[in-house]
Amino acid sequence: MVRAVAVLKSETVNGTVYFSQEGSSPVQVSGQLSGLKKGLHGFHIHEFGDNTNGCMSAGPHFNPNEQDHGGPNDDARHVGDLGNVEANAEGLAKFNIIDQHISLSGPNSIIGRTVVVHADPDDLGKGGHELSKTTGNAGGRLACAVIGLAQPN
Ligand SMILES: [Cu+2]
Ligand SMILES: [Zn+2]
Repeated sequence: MVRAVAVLKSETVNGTVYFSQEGSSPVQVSGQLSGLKKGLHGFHIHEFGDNTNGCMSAGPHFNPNEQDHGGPNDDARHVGDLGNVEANAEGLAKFNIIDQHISLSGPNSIIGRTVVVHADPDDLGKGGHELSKTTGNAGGRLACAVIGLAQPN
């Protein structure tokens, strides 16, 4: 079992995202984020684990296979496209995602990359906006953190 973790902390949004993977099985992504506006918020793995210029230096969505942006259940998507998390009226988003594309080892490994939560919903590539096929038009980067290895157990 490989485990990884990211701790997000910004002026408004705080939370922790846990990743775990047994062998080459799908990755479980779980955790919670607080301080969000009620509703859907784009949730992605971005290419670089570089937060020197805040979340902007994390670069674009992790996309090793040069695909268009899509939704988590699309075959054609960026590896980093985890879709949305949904915040309740108290601004809390709890999530438990099983994802077939990201990995904690090999070419699709997200270790050392950045997880980002956005201000707006990700349209999953289907919004018809000029940004739909690159970012899902998910708006600003509210909070982010580099994904690091955690103790296996
Ligand atoms: Cu993003
Ligand atoms: Zn994407």
